[in-house]
Amino acid sequence: MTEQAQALQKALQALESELSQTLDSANTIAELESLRQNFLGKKGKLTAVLKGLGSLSSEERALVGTQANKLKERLTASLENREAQLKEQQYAALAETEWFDATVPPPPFPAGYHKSGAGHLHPVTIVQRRLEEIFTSMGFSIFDGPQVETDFFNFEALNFTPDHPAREMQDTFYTKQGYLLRTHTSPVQVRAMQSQKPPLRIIVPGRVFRYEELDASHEHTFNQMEGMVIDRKVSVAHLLYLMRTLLKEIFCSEIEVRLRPGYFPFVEPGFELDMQCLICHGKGCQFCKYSGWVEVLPCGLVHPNVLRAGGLDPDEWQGAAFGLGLTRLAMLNYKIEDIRHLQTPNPAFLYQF
Ligand code: FA5
Repeated sequence: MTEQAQALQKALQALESELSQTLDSANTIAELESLRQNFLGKKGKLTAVLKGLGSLSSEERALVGTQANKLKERLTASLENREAQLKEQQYAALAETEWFDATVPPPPFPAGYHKSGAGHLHPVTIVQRRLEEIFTSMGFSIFDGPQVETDFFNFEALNFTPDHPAREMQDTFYTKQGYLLRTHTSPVQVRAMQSQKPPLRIIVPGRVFRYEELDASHEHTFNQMEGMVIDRKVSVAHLLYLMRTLLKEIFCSEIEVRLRPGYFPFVEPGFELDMQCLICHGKGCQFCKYSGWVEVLPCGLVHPNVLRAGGLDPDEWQGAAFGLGLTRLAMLNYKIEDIRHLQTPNPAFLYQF
């Protein structure tokens, strides 16, 4: 063996003993990592030694190269062992300092907390769950859709052409990649038609977003619940029956409602169903903008273009849909006069429900 090859072998042995001497002095994962870089990194000691391989004959290169690879495996294993040791020590230390006794009873809740002494559902969720019960008892299924939507599902498939003026009524927040935060739960109408075979009976509770001027009844983030029925024969009478049932079940009494024409590109005909303001009983307050009525249930028969976008033949299928303002309904139910209370983390407000 040439002197050069012998020198390389010695250098490899020296590396191994150097690492075994310094390994125990690495007391943290960071120190260990720097040791790994120092020995095995691209600019480390092993790479420096291996540069000498080039000047050896091919037989010697194969021999010393194999030895170097084996050494690398041993060094890696030693570093891994030390890492496992350090982690074990870390966990043992945590177990000493961060333990708690799960059997100790909790301290009493401060005054003003919820009467149950525990967390509870948000008022909008309580109303949502109640509506889900009512609709599932009538054979509806609960559907979900993404809050970050495409222009296609939020607008185009719902018959809003790119320059449709009705887009102005629902301005929203856009991402740099061209997605938007959905402005209503109606996009799920088309998603449901595309993914399920008719007939369909669905509700879609969910969060929606608008670029909105805020006041007592307008938030930028609020909840809606879409309802949709697709069948061979669907009429406005079905729609009215559904909406009356919904309001009667929620409020446990007949509610004063009025129906007036309303325009939405995705229904024909379209209606606005208003209910008498339960906060002022029709007398007028800041919530109903002193009109005595609150817009909660826009609705209509599904437009043929929307059926087509969902892959259905409008000569065969008909649909009815509504878009309930869930947040506003919860407000009427609990007589909450300002929508902005609902998103506050203020316990004094939230623990009332
Ligand atoms: C819609 O969003 C339609 N997608 C509803 C629809 C569905 C019509 C199916 C026909 C068929 P509109 O923009 O009116 O419609 O909103 C529906 C309800 O959401 C309103 O009646 C209101 O109760 C509630 N709402 C609208 N904007 C806000 C807001 N900024 N804050 C709180 N609630 C709101």
